Amino acid sequence: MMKIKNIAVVLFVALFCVFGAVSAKEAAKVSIGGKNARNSWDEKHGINYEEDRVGSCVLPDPLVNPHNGFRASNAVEWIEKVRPAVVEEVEKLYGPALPSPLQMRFEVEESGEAFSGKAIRKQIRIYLKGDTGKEFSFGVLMYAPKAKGPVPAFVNMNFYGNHTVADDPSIIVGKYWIKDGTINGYKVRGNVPSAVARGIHAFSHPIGAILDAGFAYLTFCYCEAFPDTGEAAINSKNISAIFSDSVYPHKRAAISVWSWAISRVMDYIESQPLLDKTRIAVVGHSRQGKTALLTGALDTRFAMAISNGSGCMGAKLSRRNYGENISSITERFGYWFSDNLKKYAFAEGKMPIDQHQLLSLIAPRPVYVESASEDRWADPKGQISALVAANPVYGLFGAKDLPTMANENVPFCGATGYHMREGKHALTEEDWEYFIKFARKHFYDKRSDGNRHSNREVGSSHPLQPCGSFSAKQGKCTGPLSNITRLVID
Ligand code: GTR
Repeated sequence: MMKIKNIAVVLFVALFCVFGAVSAKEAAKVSIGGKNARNSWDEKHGINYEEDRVGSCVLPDPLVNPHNGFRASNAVEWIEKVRPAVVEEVEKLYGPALPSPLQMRFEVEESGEAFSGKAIRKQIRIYLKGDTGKEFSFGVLMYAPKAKGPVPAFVNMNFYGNHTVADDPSIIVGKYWIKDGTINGYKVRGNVPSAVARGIHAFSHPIGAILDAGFAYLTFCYCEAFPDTGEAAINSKNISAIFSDSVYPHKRAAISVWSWAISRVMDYIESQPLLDKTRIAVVGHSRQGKTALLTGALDTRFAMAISNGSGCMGAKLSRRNYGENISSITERFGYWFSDNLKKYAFAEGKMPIDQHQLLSLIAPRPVYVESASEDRWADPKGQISALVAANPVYGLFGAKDLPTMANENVPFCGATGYHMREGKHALTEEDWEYFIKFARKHFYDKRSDGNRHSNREVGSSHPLQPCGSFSAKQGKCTGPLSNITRLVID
């Protein structure tokens, strides 16, 4: 019996790995001066862009507990005996989840009609206090369609300030440090939000189309929660400073702090009758895509997670030696992660989990992964491979419409979803068309009784909604959600 299991595991991994004999370190050597190396950074970190040098990799079985080798044969076993160990390993890489705030209040700073009267706009400031007594706040911009019942929503952070996501003169221009950059030829300089930049990033936030599809949209600038620099991590000049070291004796890693801030937006959503807290999708691009996946994995209140070009330590398999790797990301962006991640530079094969297991933590809730054809740094093949490698966990919950590697270039919209867009690393309106289709499928089309019903209730037979104890045998939710929710977010 044992032997049969082992064979199954080997077959499982063989699907996702190109077998060869070149490790990342060897690839670094062979690439010097060759067509593989773009520059000295790539050379130093052994960045590989050739499929025939991807090398061998063996993926951990996502049904197996990484600590004790127990293999789940149904959804309940996986939830109870595998999931907690994977969560533990995830927290070793990104940093442990921060505690809940001791005090929190929401203040509406502005509200009005928007988008030619078809929506309402609210600007909310979330104030937070922890044990230090220091107060910290960040500003959330919300648009919601005027609708009879509560509506589903997307939560997506932004890079350059709320005022950059729409050409709406009422959006408050915040006062906080932002990262310089260039969007569509517009140069953000001086590290401060400026009114001149109003609407410059609207192409990544097509709010009109989102509202028309029946969704609300909530966004905040990630740098207001944690300025995207190593300095902000060292000096705790970020939202996590509301906690003392005795309450949170860990490094304040940026991705986990951004994720924590997104969870506070969910706290706000839960207080809003016009939003349906059971149909909230967390979305993110690139570093924010990594954050969206972590949030979907750890905060089970989110009913869906969508990753756009999240790449290394997002949806890309770390063991696939292609594009950005652990050596490179920890040298340039070590402050995004736990220091523990560094030890896997050139040793990805030793990681107790790989990124398909991060995706699997979102099961049975739908997860969506986007790649762009020219985004080699994020490794499109490594991203779809991770999604496909998460299939067995979705399968335990009864999902049948799951992607295969044949979906590399054929968009897939099933229990999970994937598309590869032609072009570069970006979040575009075209990507949003796919996300909206996927979210409508799960949040609207599958409902027989309008948009007010929550599939979280005991007795629900919907296999892909959050559920405390899902009976694979009975094909329905047999216990309340509270077990699993508490386990992960407290
Ligand atoms: C890159 C980084 C990627 C990705 C990207 C982004 O420089 O190496 O992991 O996150 O930034 O966030 O734009």
